[in-house]
Amino acid sequence: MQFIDKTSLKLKAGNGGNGIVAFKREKYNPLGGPSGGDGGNGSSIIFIADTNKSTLLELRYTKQIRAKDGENGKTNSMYGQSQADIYIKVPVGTIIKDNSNGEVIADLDEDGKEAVICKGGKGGRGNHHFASGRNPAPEYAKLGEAGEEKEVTVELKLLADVGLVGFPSVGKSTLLSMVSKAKPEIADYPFTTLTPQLGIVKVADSSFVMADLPGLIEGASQGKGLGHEFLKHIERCRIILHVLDMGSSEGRDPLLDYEIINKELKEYPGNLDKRLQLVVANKMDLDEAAENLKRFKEKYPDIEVFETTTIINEGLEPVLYRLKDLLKEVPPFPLYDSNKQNEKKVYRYEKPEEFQIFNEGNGIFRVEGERIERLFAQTDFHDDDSLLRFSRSLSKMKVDEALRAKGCKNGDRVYIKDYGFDFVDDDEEDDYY
Ligand SMILES: Nc1nc2c(ncn2[C@@H]2O[C@H](COP(=O)(O)OP(=O)(O)OP(=O)(O)O)[C@@H](O)[C@H]2O)c(=O)[nH]1
Ligand SMILES: [Mg+2]
Repeated sequence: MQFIDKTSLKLKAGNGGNGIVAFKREKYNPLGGPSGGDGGNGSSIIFIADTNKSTLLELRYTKQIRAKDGENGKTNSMYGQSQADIYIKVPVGTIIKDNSNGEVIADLDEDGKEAVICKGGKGGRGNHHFASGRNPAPEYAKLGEAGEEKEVTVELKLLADVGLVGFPSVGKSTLLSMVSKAKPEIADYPFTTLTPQLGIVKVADSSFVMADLPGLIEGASQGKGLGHEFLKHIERCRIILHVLDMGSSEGRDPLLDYEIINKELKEYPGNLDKRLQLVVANKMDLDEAAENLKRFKEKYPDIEVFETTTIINEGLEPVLYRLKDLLKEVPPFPLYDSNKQNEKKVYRYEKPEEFQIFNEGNGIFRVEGERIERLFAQTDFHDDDSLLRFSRSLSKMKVDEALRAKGCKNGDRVYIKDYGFDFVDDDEEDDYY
């Protein structure tokens, strides 16, 4: 049994075709002008969110995607053919991480949203571009750029308004089957549900998406019982519907269950315990249910509890109305908590800028690079706005990260050309993305 919602892929975009060196050969003009054509562009690899896709199953069997190279230029100044980009359709809610640093490089959370994951190389220019008065017959042309290459992890997180959470066999799937057209598997053994099932719940004039999730057990936040796999789906639910087996049909105490699940939600990194939660006391048809519920209410007098018997569809309507009303107020959750340090979002394709950092000792660092020096030349250091733009550009180019990596600390002195400034490490406030 595999739980398919995550897969790794090797991607390589097409290389640009080379520009070529060629000269016109005409009958009475053996030394005609340069006529080497440009290389075509290589194909890029683009991921696009598509509502018609619901799993990453197809990608699971594709370990590698290699896009086509652009053709080399031709004689008579003819272009080599550029290649069409490759589009990979994935379900809405897919995120893509760069395996080399764990960065989220795309969050495809809307239908039609796309991201260039590996950029195809540009074709090189043929020698006819390089002719000049001084050199009317240039003997050189440019090579095509290499296509980008990446190893990525493609991950699908469920997008749902309401997520059913609770121990195995408490009746989560039964609940979903009663309130939607979804037909989840229902059985009296634990872990019947292994992959999340979605159902659309219609209430009065509105509707919302409810996710039936696999059951959790004690230790889930440490990975027990596929806990991590299961818990991460809850991250994308706006409201948690916490289902309890009030009838103790498996011999467990629902009050203890309630505490354990909340503890697991709290220990899993994602602030799941802060999510709005409603409690459903299920299996109220069983003998012990009334007594358990009484104890529950005594212990948690402020918690709103809905009594249900899902197998006969009893007590569910008030739950649905309450959810409908709450959903009007609860905002959708951002996929990644911006406070999470190691998951910076980079949505745009950005070519890393070239620069070098020299640690000159005694807390002195020097940054050198063409683009940086150009920016430097354009900056008026007496003008605050201009200075701010300069520092933002440096931050965008990740100069600060690179400095940090070289050991630069708060208060160290950094030089660009002959301009020196103090390094102020404000990583925590970095909000340029
Ligand atoms: N007596 C009684 N049994 C119920 C009720 N709701 C569900 N059940 C039974 O409880 C068992 C488990 O139900 P499921 O809906 O599969 O439970 P689940 O929470 O989805 O379980 P997992 O998928 O394993 O996490 C089934 O045998 C259901 O028929 C109820 O209100 N009363
Ligand atoms: Mg189930």
